[in-house]
Amino acid sequence: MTITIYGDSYSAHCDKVRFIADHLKIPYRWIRISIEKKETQSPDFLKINPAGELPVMVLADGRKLAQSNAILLFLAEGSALIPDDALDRGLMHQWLFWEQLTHNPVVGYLRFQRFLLQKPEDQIDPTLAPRADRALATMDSHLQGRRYFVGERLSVADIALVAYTRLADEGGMSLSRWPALRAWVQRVESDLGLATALSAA
Ligand SMILES: N[C@@H](CCC(=O)N[C@@H](CS)C(=O)NCC(=O)O)C(=O)O
Repeated sequence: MTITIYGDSYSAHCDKVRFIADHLKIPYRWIRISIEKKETQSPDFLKINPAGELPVMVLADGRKLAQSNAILLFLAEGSALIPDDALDRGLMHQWLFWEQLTHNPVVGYLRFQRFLLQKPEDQIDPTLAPRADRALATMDSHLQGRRYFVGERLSVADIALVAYTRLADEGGMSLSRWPALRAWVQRVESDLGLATALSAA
């Protein structure tokens, strides 16, 4: 049963879905929908996801799933990317919610403003950079003495968090200030078979 993933490499939320499917060797068909060309708001796409957002996954029988982390959890079901221990599973969810509610709205959004929209600094909310620094520092502090976010092995939490974190440099947030975080990005990229997106320290 081949799944279809609607995505755009413009969005690291879409990258995450590709990363996990490739890692788990799950076959899929990738259909590119351009965010830049506003194809996400076209009547045809809104029939697939009325929220007008990528990524969306469609099963062979037509059932659909949106929200990147929900898709990751669905694809990872039954794999080693979901911890066996109940508390570790809780911690994985803790980091997935944190990624959506705290990390992405600052780390992902600052990159969007600076790198993709090329906005001049005086037109960017001045609270974004300190909040992004705080999110990255939180990750670095958690990773002191740890190799992965949960249970000392790669989980869905690492894949969700690495997607925008590895692109932080593009948003002017050099990870050289956070060595444990930087080392973790490279570890997860290597586990996933990705070339590093980090610039030289
Ligand atoms: N919480 C959602 C966020 C999805 C989202 O915001 N997608 C953006 C790209 S990162 C999008 O498709 N935007 C379409 C638009 O702005 O028209 C997820 O994790 O999947």
